[in-house]
Amino acid sequence: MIELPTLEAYLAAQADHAPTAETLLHIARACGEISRAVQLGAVGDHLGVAGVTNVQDEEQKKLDVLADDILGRALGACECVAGYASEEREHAHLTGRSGGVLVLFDPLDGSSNIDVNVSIGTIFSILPAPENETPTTESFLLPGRHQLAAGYAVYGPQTVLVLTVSAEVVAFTQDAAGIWRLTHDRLAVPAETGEFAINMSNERHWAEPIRQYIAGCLQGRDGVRGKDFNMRWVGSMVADVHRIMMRGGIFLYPWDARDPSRPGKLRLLYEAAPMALLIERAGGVAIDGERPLLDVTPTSLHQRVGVVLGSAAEVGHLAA
Ligand code: P6P
Repeated sequence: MIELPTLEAYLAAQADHAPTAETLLHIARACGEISRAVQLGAVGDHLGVAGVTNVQDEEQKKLDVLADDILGRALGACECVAGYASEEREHAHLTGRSGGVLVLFDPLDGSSNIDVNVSIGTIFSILPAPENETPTTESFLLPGRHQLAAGYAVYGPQTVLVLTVSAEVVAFTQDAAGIWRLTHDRLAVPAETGEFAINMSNERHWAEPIRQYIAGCLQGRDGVRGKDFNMRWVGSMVADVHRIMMRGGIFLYPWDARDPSRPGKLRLLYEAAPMALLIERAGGVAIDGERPLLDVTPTSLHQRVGVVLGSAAEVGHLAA
């Protein structure tokens, strides 16, 4: 078996990103620990609810709490981290350090899939911390284009870490010894696709442009698109986005009328912005329905946003 490069070797070569590289190593180790707990499931008494709700007013699963704790401890111990913010926690945690980086994360995305053994994951985003001053909550509210790095771990048939810290998007697969091995050295999202991902049960609540776009996909080769489409919806953004990273596709979680005051379900800082950086650097497109997600300036830590991302030509059909 060939000796694949390790994450440590790959990051060591990113010399101009030293604080980011060091932080990514701490995140990767935490994701390895989370993966082991996810794989144990019921055997480790990790399934079921924790009996508490999070800042999103969602009932937390035991693994949500455990993953959040693992990442919080890992980042608190990293000298390069001036602060971090979790989707699960109302307020940012400041370490008292200045300089270095800020980290945002969704510790366990797709929690509704935990107890039914469907792929879930961890999403993370790394921003520059303000130089020579202690960060505040406002320090986290930077457009996604400011990210120094972003990535996710997907806990599925394989445990895979996908990240970008420079121009390319790379993937590491955890081996039997828990070492992250470079298995994909330049992920690229195909421009064309015949596969869409959306929760169809919300169809009656969508805005008209989304309804027309999906109707065109459903009409298939006899309709306006002149080709047949396939549909997938995992219920874990990490799993749906990973499929798109690997074979193309379009993922949509648009605004809907169930709560008109809410721009979307997904969180800008913890889900949309990191995924948008990965998708764009892999040649895809990521918008909030109108403009690039990476250009959206956050106004609050837990801001929600519409998300349409994936194969460039396909997203173009919707944006047209
Ligand atoms: P729905 C998981 O809760 C999540 O935030 C994303 O990972 C996923 O794509 C979406 O929500 C699923 O939402 O409404 O289909 O359950």
